[in-house]
Amino acid sequence: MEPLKDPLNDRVVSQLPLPPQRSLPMDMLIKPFSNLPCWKFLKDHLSQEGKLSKSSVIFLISQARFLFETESNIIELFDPVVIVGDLHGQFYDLLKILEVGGNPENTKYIFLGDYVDRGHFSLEIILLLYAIKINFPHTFYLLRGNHETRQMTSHFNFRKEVVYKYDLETYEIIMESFDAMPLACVVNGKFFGVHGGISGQLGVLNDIKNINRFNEPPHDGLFCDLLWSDPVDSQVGDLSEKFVYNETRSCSCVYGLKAARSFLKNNALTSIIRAHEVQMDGYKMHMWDGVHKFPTVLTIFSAPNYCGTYKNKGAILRLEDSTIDIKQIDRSTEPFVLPHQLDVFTWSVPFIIEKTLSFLNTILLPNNENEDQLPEENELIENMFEEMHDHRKAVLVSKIRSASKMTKMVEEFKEKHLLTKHLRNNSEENTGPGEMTDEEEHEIERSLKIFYRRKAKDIVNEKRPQPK
Ligand SMILES: [Mn+2]
Repeated sequence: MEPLKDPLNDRVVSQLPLPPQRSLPMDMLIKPFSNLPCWKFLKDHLSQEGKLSKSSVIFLISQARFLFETESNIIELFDPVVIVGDLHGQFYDLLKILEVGGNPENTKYIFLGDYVDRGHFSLEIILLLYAIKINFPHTFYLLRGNHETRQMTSHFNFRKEVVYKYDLETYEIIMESFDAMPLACVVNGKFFGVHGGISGQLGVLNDIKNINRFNEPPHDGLFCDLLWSDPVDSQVGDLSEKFVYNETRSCSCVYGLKAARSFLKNNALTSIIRAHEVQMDGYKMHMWDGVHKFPTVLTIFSAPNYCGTYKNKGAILRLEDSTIDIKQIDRSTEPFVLPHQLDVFTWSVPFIIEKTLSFLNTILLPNNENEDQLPEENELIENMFEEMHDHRKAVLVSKIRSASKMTKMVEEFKEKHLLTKHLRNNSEENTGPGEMTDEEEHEIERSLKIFYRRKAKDIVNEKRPQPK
């Protein structure tokens, strides 16, 4: 599609590509003589910040939902396959993942959920992944994560994003598509893939097949645990009991070696591959059964520099002949977005008010500092006051008071919204690998510190919000 026209060539940042001129209509989205979306064209369109017509959006969502509905609760597949963890609205990193992982035309993919929330481009992720799913329904799979729910998307920012970009109806239709997503997968009959992990209520894989998944996930039980549970954070997977309550999440459980071992044994499986927790390197091998054995649990997290502040790598995992190959990804640059989807005019209003008020103050308030320099002016004002009627004098004084009150109010408003602070957080970028200098080593140490500090600060966001 033609880019927006710029006849005066007066853009402030001229090196940025111009976004497409119009929303993508259905007849441009669908390949001729088929009912399939042209996903490559869509990918380019979305990466240039293009929009879609609402009918195109509804088409993609309903087609994908229809495909999810035909799938079983557990997807069974064979390697080679690329496994992808949390993406959290980082669309420009998804583009990199598809580049590094391989063309979906001839590469099998399975995504472990958490496509949305936190980042600014969750809707773009959903639309592109759905378009690819529609083209390759039997080699491209999407599992449900704990964020693919009404509760989480309302608590975080995906609902706001969809309402801002489209409307509430579109949001509702997306939620219905989330309800239809499958819950788990088994690769080669050996590797169990899921977003969170196992459960005290999971004996055999058939227990998962018996779940009625077409719902908002409940607050406890097997369905909840598959999306929410975590492995214990320990070198050897020791835990007082098989499963303990998950304090960090305010729901579900933590599992250790005992629980994982008996689940794997009962189902003749080798390993649990899951996502759900940010990792400094983008992945973590939980070697509970010893360093020479296959990891009991493997965490894969694919959103690099998570939330723009964690400084972590993203990673994807390739399973081939039952061996693991991990590829790491650095953060890609993405278009700048103001906090809370503010447009630039709304964002700048407080600054304009502030400036206007400071002019007003300068005009209205007698300035003490300038008293010596401009005696004739002050004298003039004093004379004016004297000459004024009492009533008019009172009016002027009250105007001066209101102006200074408003100045104070605007200052408080700005403090409260911390708009400038938010902006500073958005400009972090990772650099590529190379030879390590002392400086770089210090940088890594610093990054690690930042990662753990950031993780500790963000821990409240890992909790499940309590039902109202
Ligand atoms: Mn998660």
